[in-house]
Amino acid sequence: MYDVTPPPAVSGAPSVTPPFTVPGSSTNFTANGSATLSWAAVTDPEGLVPTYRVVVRNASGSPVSTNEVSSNSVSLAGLTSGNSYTFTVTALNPNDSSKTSAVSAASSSVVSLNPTADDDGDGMTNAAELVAGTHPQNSQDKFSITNILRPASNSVKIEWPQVSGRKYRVQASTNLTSTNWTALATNLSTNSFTESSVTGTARFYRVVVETNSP
Ligand SMILES: [Ca+2]
Ligand SMILES: [Ca+2]
Repeated sequence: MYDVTPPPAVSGAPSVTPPFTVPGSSTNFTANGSATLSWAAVTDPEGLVPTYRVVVRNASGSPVSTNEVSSNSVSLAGLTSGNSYTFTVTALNPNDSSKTSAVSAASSSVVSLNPTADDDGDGMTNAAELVAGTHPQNSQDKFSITNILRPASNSVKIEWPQVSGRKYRVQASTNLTSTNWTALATNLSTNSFTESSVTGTARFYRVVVETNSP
């Protein structure tokens, strides 16, 4: 005897785990066309283990593709650059997929970015902005050295805008044509670095976001 009643609805909206979020923004971003969703598993009163239909919706809420999965999470790929998406989940009776729950609330939106484009024209590619944790669609938000100070005659202090969760590497070189940058400090969770015992030689500095940090 099969249970052929509709399962209860998924509670709440599915949560999105794209590769990147920007602090202070509710929008999620992806630069590789993929996003991972998860949601609260449905508990059916008759003990049925539901399957789930995940619908990918465009910015106006219209369905653009559908996935059916047996667990309460899924990784989606193929999100087209330049488009914004939300996702909903419906629980299905695996014995009769016409017996469905109500549709869940929609997830927060995911903007799929072209990784090599610079949407806001601030000189950083979309992919680089996501690594740095800066907003890829706000030209005022970018990663750069904001101050070079001389706290003492033999020291140099470099400042940059720190983003939560990111770690930084400070490098120096005696010329800009060299590819040989020397690391002065790595894995910094700060917004500045001071080099002491600086000698009289001209020196260039740069700050790099550690690629394993977001
Ligand atoms: Ca940019
Ligand atoms: Ca930006």
